[in-house]
Amino acid sequence: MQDQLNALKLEAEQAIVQAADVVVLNELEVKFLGRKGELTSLLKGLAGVSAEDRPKLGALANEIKLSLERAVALRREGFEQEALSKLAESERVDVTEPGKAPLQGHIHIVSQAIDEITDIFSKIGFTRTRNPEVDWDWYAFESLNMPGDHPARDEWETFFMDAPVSKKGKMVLTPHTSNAQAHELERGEFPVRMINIGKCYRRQIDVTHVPMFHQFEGLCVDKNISISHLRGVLDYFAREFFGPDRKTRLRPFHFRFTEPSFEIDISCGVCGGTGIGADKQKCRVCKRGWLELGGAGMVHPNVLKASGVDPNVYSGFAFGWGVERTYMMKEGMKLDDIRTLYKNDLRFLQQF
Ligand code: FA5
Repeated sequence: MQDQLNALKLEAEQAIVQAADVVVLNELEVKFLGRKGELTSLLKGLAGVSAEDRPKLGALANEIKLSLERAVALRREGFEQEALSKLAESERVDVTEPGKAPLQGHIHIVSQAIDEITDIFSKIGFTRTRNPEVDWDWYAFESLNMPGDHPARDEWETFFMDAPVSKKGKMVLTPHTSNAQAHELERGEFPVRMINIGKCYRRQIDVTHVPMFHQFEGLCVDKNISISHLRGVLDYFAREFFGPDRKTRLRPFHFRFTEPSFEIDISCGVCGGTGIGADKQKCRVCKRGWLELGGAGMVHPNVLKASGVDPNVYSGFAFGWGVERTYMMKEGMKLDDIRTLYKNDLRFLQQF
């Protein structure tokens, strides 16, 4: 029995030293020292040993048990140390390593365009205003000489709010920034020199239309304002924003709230004003060399009257241009689909 005990000790010690990991070590502990382990089953044989040898063998078995328990504890501690040093290595912080720059966003290009437009007009005394983007029918249409059911309203493809009707009519998502005109005029402070920039909504979507877009609305009302002031202001803006080489033209048009009225076109920046695209087909943005950017005209006397302003004393001009279209036509932009501005594709946006 003594030989069996010594052989067991040797075998167990070797196995403990060679254990590959803590899982194997746990298994060995159970195998040799567990309640049903090999040492216990050897000890059951003590009953058959002579009474004289029994204490000696009992003491030997006890000594082997303690020695193996120590060996297991030592090996376990070794594994723990190894795991700790691996962790220390993998989580080591090298303070000399260059840091990772956090992702940085920038102002959206439509907002950049709005800032630039605001700056250009502020240099000639126009103050940026912010008028409601959800407004009453009165401001969006009625005060602008467009009575209810007038067919001219159709062009604005308006979204109406599901809200109670007031004395000023239904509530609408403003289809243009011209609603600002009556808001400014009814304050009765002259001269008015406003540039109102805001969101507009229409039920439209294609290469040159989006359902939510921005316009900038200029309104200048004072004594003795003439059409030459309008031309001067529009030429000044076109030169500042597009540079000296691009051409603009006024085309006679009809708006209910200006008389006379014009549409303003710019020579197309995508096809260089030729009307022919890179694929030798008609330019997909302008189709004819010119792109419409907005409307303009002399404020209609009925608009002045609707806000309590005497048209015999005051006169003025107004214009309303699309911010996105204007930005598309910026020198060098060559953006051939307005919807790209709102796709939130970082590959596009990061270029600006
Ligand atoms: C108007 O909205 C008039 N209120 C402009 C005006 C103001 C005329 C003051 C006279 C005096 P129009 O519907 O043409 O006009 O729109 C003006 C410009 O807004 C267009 O030329 C275009 O640049 C832009 N625009 C209109 N609809 C959209 C749209 N769905 N998506 C993007 N831009 C648009």
